[in-house]
Amino acid sequence: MKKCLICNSDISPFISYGDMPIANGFLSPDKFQNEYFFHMQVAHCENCSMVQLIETPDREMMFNENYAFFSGTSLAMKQHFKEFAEDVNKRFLNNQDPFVVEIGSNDGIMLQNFKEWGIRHLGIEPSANVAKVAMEKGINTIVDFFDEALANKIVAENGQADAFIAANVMCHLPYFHSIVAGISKLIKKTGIVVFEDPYLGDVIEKISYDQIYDEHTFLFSVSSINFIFKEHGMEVIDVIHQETHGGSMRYIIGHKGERDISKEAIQQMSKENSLGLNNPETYIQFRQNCESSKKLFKNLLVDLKSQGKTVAGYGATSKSTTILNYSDIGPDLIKYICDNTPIKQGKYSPGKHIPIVPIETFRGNYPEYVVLFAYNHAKEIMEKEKEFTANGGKWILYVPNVHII
Ligand code: DWN
Ligand code: SAH
Repeated sequence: MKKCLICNSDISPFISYGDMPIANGFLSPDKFQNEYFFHMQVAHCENCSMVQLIETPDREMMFNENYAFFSGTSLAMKQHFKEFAEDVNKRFLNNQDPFVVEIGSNDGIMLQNFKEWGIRHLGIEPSANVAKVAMEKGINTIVDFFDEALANKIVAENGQADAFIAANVMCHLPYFHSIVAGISKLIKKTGIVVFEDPYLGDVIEKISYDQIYDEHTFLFSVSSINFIFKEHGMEVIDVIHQETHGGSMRYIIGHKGERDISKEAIQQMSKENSLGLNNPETYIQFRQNCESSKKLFKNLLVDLKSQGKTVAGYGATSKSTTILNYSDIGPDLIKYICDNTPIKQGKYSPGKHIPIVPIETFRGNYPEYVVLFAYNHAKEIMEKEKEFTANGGKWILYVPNVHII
């Protein structure tokens, strides 16, 4: 029997997505033969309500000097993180010489704001290639994995932090107790924790199962986050829903009893109960929804192929690795995927080996249809690609359901 990573209760999977490669493991043909796969199954813990992967690859296999995701590839996300940073600065950094620590700081998309404002900051980023971009911008960065041991070291060298911030990384960390124990020591008694990740409620409602892949060990809810932080003497004091990454939740957390708990935080937890997020039947229904969504998507592509239409993909996202491998879709159905990230271009998609090409390839010879794998950037991308639409090109989307626009 598998054990919950949070509360050690027995858990069993409600779905298997089959064998999955490393979601960001874009590869060249000489690596096809020895490509790594793991069995991707997901469970919901009935005791603490955490939704989690049963098995995850070693962290060094996912996060290393060849990491393929650079946060700065989206202008809209740059603006989003500027607003995030401004909010933290305005509300929580009012003392003299404040100190802010961010984990998963990537290419410095968030911390560059604190740097510009002259605020003492430190980024923790184990993927050396993306960290290098941040360091070249003058952002203080340690190339390492954050955990309790590193938290102790940071405190010994820099003192405690006023704010611990993170975006789209907390849900990546199976050693979560070490993370939360580290945070509780790292931040001052009056310190604050602010982080955001894709929200379980959105994934269930929109059937956006492509948010599940190797890096995403957890799908958080307010209830499950409150459960684990309470075990380490902290509590959720506020939550703010975000539109990013197809629906995310920002959690604001402090040491127990230090700050008032907002009515939004309490209301969201009872809303989760009424939405059935703590009910096993919800996950049985979710599995059925995933299976029908997969069938609809694949049938559409097979149908377009039989009509002789060309279909490409837009945005070689981590999410696309899940949908392509789960639905068994390869280059016979999707000719190529275009993407603006240089490290992905010229390589092939994990598992299904669809060629990844620069955006110019798409613009030079439009296909009739394009699957928007980066649907979370729809506004930014469709604005850039107005000409494709004006030329009669069609976009295929699959969240919240399979449709063509
Ligand atoms: O949680 C994570 C998030 C923050 O980023 C990581 N585990 C990995 C990654 O997930 P993803 O790959 O699903 O993220 P995105 O932001 O949906 O990826 C968008 C992709 O599309 C990137 O490869 C860049 C590309 N892109 C593009 O080609 N043209 C993006 C934009 C906005 C564009 O205009
Ligand atoms: N915060 C950025 C990047 C998210 S991608 C954004 O929202 O766009 C997740 C990042 O977390 C990767 O850059 C990865 O290398 C990093 N990461 C993974 N494990 C980590 C750990 N233990 N400590 C700090 N960063 C970690």
